[in-house]
Amino acid sequence: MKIIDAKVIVTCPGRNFVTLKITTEEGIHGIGDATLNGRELAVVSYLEDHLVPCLIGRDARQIEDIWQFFYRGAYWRKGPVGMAAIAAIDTALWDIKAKAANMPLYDLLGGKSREGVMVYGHANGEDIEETCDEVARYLELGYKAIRAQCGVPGMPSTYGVAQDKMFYEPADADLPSENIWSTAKYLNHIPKLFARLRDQFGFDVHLLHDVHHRLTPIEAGRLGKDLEPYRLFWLEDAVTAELQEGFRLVRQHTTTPLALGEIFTTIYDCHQLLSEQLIDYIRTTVVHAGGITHLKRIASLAELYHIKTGCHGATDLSPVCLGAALHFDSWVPNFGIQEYMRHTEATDEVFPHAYTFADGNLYPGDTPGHGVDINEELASKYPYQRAYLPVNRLEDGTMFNW
Ligand code: EZ4
Ligand code: CO
Repeated sequence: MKIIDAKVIVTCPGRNFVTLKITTEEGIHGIGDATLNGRELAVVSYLEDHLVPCLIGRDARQIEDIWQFFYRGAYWRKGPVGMAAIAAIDTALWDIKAKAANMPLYDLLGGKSREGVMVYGHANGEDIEETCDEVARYLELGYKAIRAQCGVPGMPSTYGVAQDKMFYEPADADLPSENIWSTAKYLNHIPKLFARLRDQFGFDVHLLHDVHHRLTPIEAGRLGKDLEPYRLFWLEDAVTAELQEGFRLVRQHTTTPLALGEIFTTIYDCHQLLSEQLIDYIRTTVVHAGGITHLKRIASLAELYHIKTGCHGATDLSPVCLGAALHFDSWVPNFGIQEYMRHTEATDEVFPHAYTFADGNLYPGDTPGHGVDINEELASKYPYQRAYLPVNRLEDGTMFNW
C-alpha cells in the first residue's frame, strides 16, 4: 500500500484550517488535521518541506513505524509544530487503514465501548444574567454538560466571552489584540456565577469552567475550594503546567476535579500529573498530541491512575480532528467527556462529515474511516487569512498568560 501523494490544504472558511491528504497507489485517501491556531503556516512548512519528502513511497499500513520514524527520526522532538504534523500523518493513515478494512475507525481500534459520546458546550455571557440565559439555551438544545464562562466586573474583556454565542473564535485579529487581567477580580466573581447557576438550574446538569492558565497553585486551590459546594464536573487549566509538581499544591487544597492538557503535545508533558494522580481528566486530543497512535498511549497510562479523557474540541480543531476524536472517544475505555464547539456552516460544508449531534451526545457515524472528508474545490475558495490569538497583560502592563 504505497503512499504516492501527500498534499497540504490550507483553507479559511471563517477561520484557518490545515489539512493533510494522503493517497495510496490503490487510490484510497485519508485526511488528517494539522491546524495550530495562530501558527498555521509553520506546520504547513514543516510538513511540505521536511516530512512529506520522507513519506512518499512508504507503506501506508505501517502506521507505528512511520510514527516512530518521524518522532525519533527528527532528533528535535516534541513541540506543537512537529507533533501537529506527525498527528496529521497518523490520522490520515488510520483513516486509510480503516477504509481499506471497510470499517469505521472505532471498530479498528477495538470496537465501540458506548453508544454516544457525551459532549459539553460553551455557555458564556458579559455578566451572570447573560451566562444563565445561555446555559438555559444549551439545556434546551439537549446538552447534559455545559461549560460556563462570564465577564468579570472591572475587566473590559476576558477569555471565553464571545460576541457570537454559538461560534466563539478567539483568534480574532491580524495582529494580537490585548486583554487586561486581574486575578483578584476574577477570583471574587466566579464563585458567584456558580452559586447562581446551581440555584437556578439545580444539580442535574454537569457544569464546567475553564481558567485558561491564569492562576498560581495556591490561588487555584482557593478557587477549587470556593467552588466545592457547586460540584463542578471539572475546573480546567487552573495553572500553567510546565511545572507538573505544582499541581500537588492544588490537589492538597481542593476536591474539585481538575482537567488539564489541551496544549500538551506528548505523554512526557503529563506522565507525572498522571502517575501522581494530580488531575482527573486529560485534555490531550488527536491533532496536538501526535495523532491516534500517541493519544492511545496517553489514555492507557491515564487509565492506570483512574484518570479519564476529556479531549479538547474548540473550533480551531477542525472537523477532521473532531471526527477522529469521536471514534477514539467511542472506543476508549476510560472516556470522560468530549468538548464540542460548533463549527460554522461554511466550515461544515468544506468538511463533509458523518458525525451527528443528538440528546447531548455526538455520534461518529458508521462510514469506513473516521468519516470526515474535505471538499477541495470549495476549500480553495477560502484563502488563508493571518489571525492571532490575543495576548494578556496585568493591569500594570506586565505580560501575563492568555
Ligand atoms: O483557547 O483552542 O477549552 N478550550 C480552550 C480553547 C482555546 C483555543 C486556543 O486555540 O481553551 O478555547
Ligand atoms: Co481550555
